[in-house]
Amino acid sequence: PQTIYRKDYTPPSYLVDTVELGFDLDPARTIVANRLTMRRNPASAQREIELYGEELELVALRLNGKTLGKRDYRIEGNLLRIAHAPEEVTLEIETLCAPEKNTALSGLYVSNGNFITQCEAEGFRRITYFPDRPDVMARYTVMLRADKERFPVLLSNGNLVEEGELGDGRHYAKWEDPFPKPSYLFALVAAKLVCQEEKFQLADGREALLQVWVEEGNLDKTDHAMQSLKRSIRWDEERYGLELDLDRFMIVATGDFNMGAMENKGLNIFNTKYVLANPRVATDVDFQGIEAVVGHEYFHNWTGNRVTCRDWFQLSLKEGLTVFRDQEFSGDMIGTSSGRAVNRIDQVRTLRQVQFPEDAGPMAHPVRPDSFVEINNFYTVTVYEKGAEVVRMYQTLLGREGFRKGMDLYFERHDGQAVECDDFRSAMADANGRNLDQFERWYSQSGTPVVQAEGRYDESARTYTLKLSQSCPPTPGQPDKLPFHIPVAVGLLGASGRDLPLTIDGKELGTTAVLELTESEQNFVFSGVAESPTPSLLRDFSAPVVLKYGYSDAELLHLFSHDSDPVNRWEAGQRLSMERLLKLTEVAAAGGELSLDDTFVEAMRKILTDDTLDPAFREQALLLPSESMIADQMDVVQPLPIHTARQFMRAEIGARLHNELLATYRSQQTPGEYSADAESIGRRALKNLALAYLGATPAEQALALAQEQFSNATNMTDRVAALGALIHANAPAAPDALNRFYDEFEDEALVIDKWFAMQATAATTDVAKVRKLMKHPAFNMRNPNRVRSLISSFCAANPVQFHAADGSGYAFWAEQVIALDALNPQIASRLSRAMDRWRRYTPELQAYMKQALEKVAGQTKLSNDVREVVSKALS
Ligand code: HT7
Ligand code: ZN
Repeated sequence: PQTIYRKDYTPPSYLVDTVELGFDLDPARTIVANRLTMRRNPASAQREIELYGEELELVALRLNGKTLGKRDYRIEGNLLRIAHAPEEVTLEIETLCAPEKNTALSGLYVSNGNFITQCEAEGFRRITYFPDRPDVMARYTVMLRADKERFPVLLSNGNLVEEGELGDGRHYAKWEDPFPKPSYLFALVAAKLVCQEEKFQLADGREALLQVWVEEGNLDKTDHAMQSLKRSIRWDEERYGLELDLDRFMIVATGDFNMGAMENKGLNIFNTKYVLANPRVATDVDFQGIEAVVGHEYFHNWTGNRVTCRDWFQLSLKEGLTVFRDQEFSGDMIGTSSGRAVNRIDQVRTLRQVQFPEDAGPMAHPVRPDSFVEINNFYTVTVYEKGAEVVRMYQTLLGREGFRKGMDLYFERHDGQAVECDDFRSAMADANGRNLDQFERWYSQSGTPVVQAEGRYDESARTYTLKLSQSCPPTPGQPDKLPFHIPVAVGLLGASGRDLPLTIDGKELGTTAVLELTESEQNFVFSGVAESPTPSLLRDFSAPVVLKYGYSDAELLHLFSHDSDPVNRWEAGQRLSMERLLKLTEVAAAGGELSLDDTFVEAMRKILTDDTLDPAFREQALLLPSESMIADQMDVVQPLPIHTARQFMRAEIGARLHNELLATYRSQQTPGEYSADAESIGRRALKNLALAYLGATPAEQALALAQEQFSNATNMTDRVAALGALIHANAPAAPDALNRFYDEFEDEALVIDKWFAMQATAATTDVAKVRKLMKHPAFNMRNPNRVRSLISSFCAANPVQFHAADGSGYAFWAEQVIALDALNPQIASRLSRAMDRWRRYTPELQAYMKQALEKVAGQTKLSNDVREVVSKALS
C-alpha cells in the first residue's frame, strides 16, 4: 500500500463551484447523477481534472455537453483523470452503486432498511466521482427520489426547497445547502423515521427548527438529545459568540455506524448510542456521553465546517479544537468547581489510559501526522484528545480572554476556508501579541514528554527553587526531540495544608503560578516562602506530560488531604494507590503473601467519610488505577498478577472499610424520579462504588444488597451496577440475573450491547465463552456496536483472559480481525490495535502474539487499514 506524506501536498487542479446531485434510491442499484461546475485553480500547476471514485460503476461522462469516450479519460486505481480540459467545465457524471452490499458503512449504505451516508473521511468517492478532498469546497443542491412507502422521509444538508410526488409510488425532495462545503460533509437520509421537533429562538432573534429523527419505537428516548442540542446552541452563542447559521438543524440516529456521530452540515448523523436515552435504558454515563457528543457535533458547525481542514493531516485542527470545546461545554454544564474537576479527572484518565500508551507504541504519531497509509487509522486519541490538550494549553498560556481573542481572529481570517493547524496557532499568537513558534513542536513531535521536578527550600533566604527539566522518549521515525513549550501550573502548600502566596522576581502570582518551561532545564525561584512547602505540580493537569517528582508518602498524604486543586488532590491518591499496586503485583508474581498498610486504608477512610466533599469527587478519589494503567508502569507486563493485586486491594478496602462503605451506600440513595443532574449522578456513582467494594469481599450481605438493587432498580445506572457487582463476584445469582436482564431488554439494542459487554469483560469469561456468545441469535458481526460490545470489549478490556497463557486470546483476535476485515475494514482495524504493545509482555506471551500478528499480516487479501496497523506493530 502507498504511504501519503504531508510534505507532498499540492493544491487541487480544479475548484468546484456548484454540485447538483440526483439520487434514484434503490437499495440494490442506486443511480447517482452528478453535475459539477468547475474551473481551473490558478494556484495549481497541474492541468488534469482529478476525480476520485471507489466501488462505482461509471455509466456516462459528459464534459461541457459532450460525451467522453474511453480515450478522453483514464481510470488509474481510484483516480479518474481527464487531460486537456478547458479552463471552465461542466461535468456530468452518471454512476451506479449498490448500497445494500455496502457493509463497510462508508459512502451510501442501508441500515435497518434505511438509506444512510457516511462521507468522512473519504466516503463521498463511494457515492460519485469527485475531487474528494477537504480543500475543495462547493455549493450543493440535492434531489432525492425514492419509494414513498419504504422511505417516507428524505433528508439532506441545508434547506428543503421542494418536495412532491412522482407517481408510481415514488416521491422526491430537493435540498439546497447555502454554504460551500467539502464533500466529506455531504449527507443524505432516506428512511422510515419519526422526529421530535421544536422551534428554537436564536440569539439574533431568528427561529430555527430543531429535529431529532429516530425509528418509531424510540420516540420516548429523544428528549435528552434535544435538550442537549438546545444547551449546545446557547453555549456557543454565549461563550464564543457563534450562532447557528441555518434555519434547520437535524439529528438522525442509526444503529449501524462506525464511530460516534458525524457533523454533516445541518444533518448530523449519530450512532443511536449517542442519541437514545431514558432512565430505563440508559446509564448516567450514557446521558453524559450524549450531551458531550451532541455538543461536539454541533460545535463542529464552526470548528470544522465553516472553517475546515486543508488536508487530512490537519485533522486535529477541527477535532482537537472541537473536543476541547465539548469538554469546556460539559464542564460549564456541571457548573460547580468540584464537578468541573471531576470532568477534568475523567479527561486525564482517558489520556493516560489510552493516549499515553498510543504515544509509546508502534502507531505513535504527532497531533499533526506526517504520513499515513489509511486516514481512517488516524482518528485517534492523539489527534482528538491530545489535540484537545494542545488547544487547552493555549488557554492556559493566554488566559480565557486571550484564547477568545485568538478564536475571534481565527474566524475573522478563515471563515469559509480550508486551513492548517499553523493558521490556528498564528491566530492565537497574533491576537495576543505572543510568539508561539516553539509551541509548534506540540504538533510535529510525537511521544509524551517527561517533566522531572526537584525542589529546594532555603530557610535563611526564604526561597524555594523549583528545578524543572524535560525530555521526550524516542518514537517511530523521531529518535531525537527538541524541548517543548510546557505550561506547568504550580502551587505550594504549607504545613497547615493551605496554599502559600507565590512571588517570582517580585511579581505576585496568587496561589497558582503558570510556569513556562521552554528549555531542557530551568530554575524557578519563589521568594518570600515562609516555610518548607509541599509542591503541587501540574495543577489541573496543565500539560499532557508525565510528571516525575520524588514525593514521599507523607507529602502525598498531605496533598491527598489538603490540595486546593482537586485534580492534584485526586492525583496524590492515585500515586499512593499506584505505588502499592505495583508492589503488590511484584509480590503476587512471586507467589508471596499480600498485605495493605493501615496508613493507606486510613487515607481512603478519610476521603470516604468526608461529607464536605462532593460525592462525585469522593468516587473519583476512591477509584483505583485500572489494570491497564498498572501495566503501563511495568517493564514486563504480567496481566494475572496485576489482576490479583488489584482484586486484593479492592477486597481489603471493602473489608476494612465495611461499615463506612455500608453507611455510604445507604446515605447516597437518590429516591424519587430519576434526574441526570451532576449531583444525583455523583451520588449514584459513590453509592455504586461502595457496592462494588463491598461486593469484592466474600461477605454475603453485599451480594444480597446487589441482588436487591438489581431487582428494585428504577434506572439503568443502578441496574447495571448491581448486575456488574454480581458478575464480578461470580455470585451464584449472576446467571439468573443475566437472563432476567436479557428477557426484559431484548428489544433494546443498546441495552443488549451492555449485556454482551458485561459478560465479555468478566474475568471468568474465556475465549470459549465469547465464542458461545457469538453464536447467540442477538450477535451480529455486521453491526459495529455489537462487535465492539463483545469482541472488542473482550480483547481490550479483559486482560486476564485475553492474555491467557495458552495464547488462545490472541488466536481468537487474529481470526476475528480477518473475518471482520472482509466486512468492515474500519472496525477490523480498530480491533487490530489491541495488539499494539505486544512487545511489553513476557517472552512466552510475546511469541504467541507475534504468531497471531503474522497470521493477519500474511493474509493476501487484507485492507490497507489493517495492513498498516499490523505491519507497524511488527516492524
Ligand atoms: N468527524 C467525525 C468523524 C467520523 C468518522 C471518521 C471516519 C469514519 C467514520 C466516521 N464517522 C464519523 C466524528 C467527529 O469527530 O465528530
Ligand atoms: Zn469531531
